[in-house]
Amino acid sequence: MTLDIGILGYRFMGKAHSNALDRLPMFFEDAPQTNRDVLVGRDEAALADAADTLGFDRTATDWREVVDEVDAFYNLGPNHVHAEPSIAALEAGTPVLCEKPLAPTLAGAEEMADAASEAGVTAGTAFNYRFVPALQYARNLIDDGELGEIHHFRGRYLQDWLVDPEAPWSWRNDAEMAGSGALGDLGAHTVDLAHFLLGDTAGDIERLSGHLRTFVDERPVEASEGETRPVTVDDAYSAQVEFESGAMGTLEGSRFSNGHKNDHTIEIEGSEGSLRFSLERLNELELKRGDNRGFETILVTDADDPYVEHWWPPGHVIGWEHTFVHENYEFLTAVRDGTDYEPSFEDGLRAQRVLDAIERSDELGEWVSVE
Ligand code: SOE
Repeated sequence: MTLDIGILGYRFMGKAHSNALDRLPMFFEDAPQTNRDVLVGRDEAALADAADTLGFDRTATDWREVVDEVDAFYNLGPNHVHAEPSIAALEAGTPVLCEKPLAPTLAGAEEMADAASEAGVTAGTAFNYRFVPALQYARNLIDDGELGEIHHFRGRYLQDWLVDPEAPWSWRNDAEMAGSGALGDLGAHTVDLAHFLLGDTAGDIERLSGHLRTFVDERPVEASEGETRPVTVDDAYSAQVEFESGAMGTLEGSRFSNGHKNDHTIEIEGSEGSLRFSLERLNELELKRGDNRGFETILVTDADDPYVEHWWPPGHVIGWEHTFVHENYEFLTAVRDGTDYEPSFEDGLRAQRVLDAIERSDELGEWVSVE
């Protein structure tokens, strides 16, 4: 059985997922066979070029024509086009993988999660960092009680591509289209990892105090001399959070962290041990265990580490793109076998509730509960 895939969006994420689909048959023998059937976008010329490069059979400029023709629909468009096409696909009985954050607003994410549960077909939120082998290793350690009772979680996702005030305006700077800025784009990943790593031990994030800031409130429009547009989302956010168990956490995300390119770090401390992870060194995990006086660095590249047997011998490191291969493997396997897939739309909604609470807290200037 070959699954016909339709993908909306052909830029950064379109390429990341197409590359993953291309790698799958070579490295994951038991993955479902796929066919890159149709690429969807609005600009016909750019779309035709992308379809050629990314290996699609055909193109379509209207998602309505394809959502019921494919076996899986990937929604990799900007945040404001997540809800309508994804819901239409689910209503047509087509499984959906949707980029994060699930929607610009909490209400939108709720609608999407409702549509997924009513349709009863596979619906995944594309939190690709769950598929880093070292983070799956970390979760197993935590679930096995190796860190003991969790006291602290610290998650920071830092980038610097907007620190230049002349960096051009894009949909990512617009509240209508993106919902939020660093909060939704980067914070969604950090919140999801907090839930993924600690959900079964410390529980979800339950209450918090959030802070948002926009440093540059107008940006030039590319290729339009002298024209500017307002920035209506945050450039950076931070939050102090409490998990259901009482564990404490701090979260931070910024597009203004000069010198930091894609710097996502997670630190967790428990009664029996601690761990540190950095996305820029994603094959490694730093661990403090037992009576050790400090941290040891382990390489998570052994054959029995998550997903590693599919790649190279121990020490032959993998990278960012591999997270998408693992994600596609799990998603497509669930589609083929009709089994559960996580992170689901419900997980996307779980993260969105926290993002919404951070915005509410910032507006009110006080601690709030996550709804
Ligand atoms: C933003 O710069 C971005 O591309 C995010 O949108 C992705 O989710 C993240 O993985 C990398 O950074």
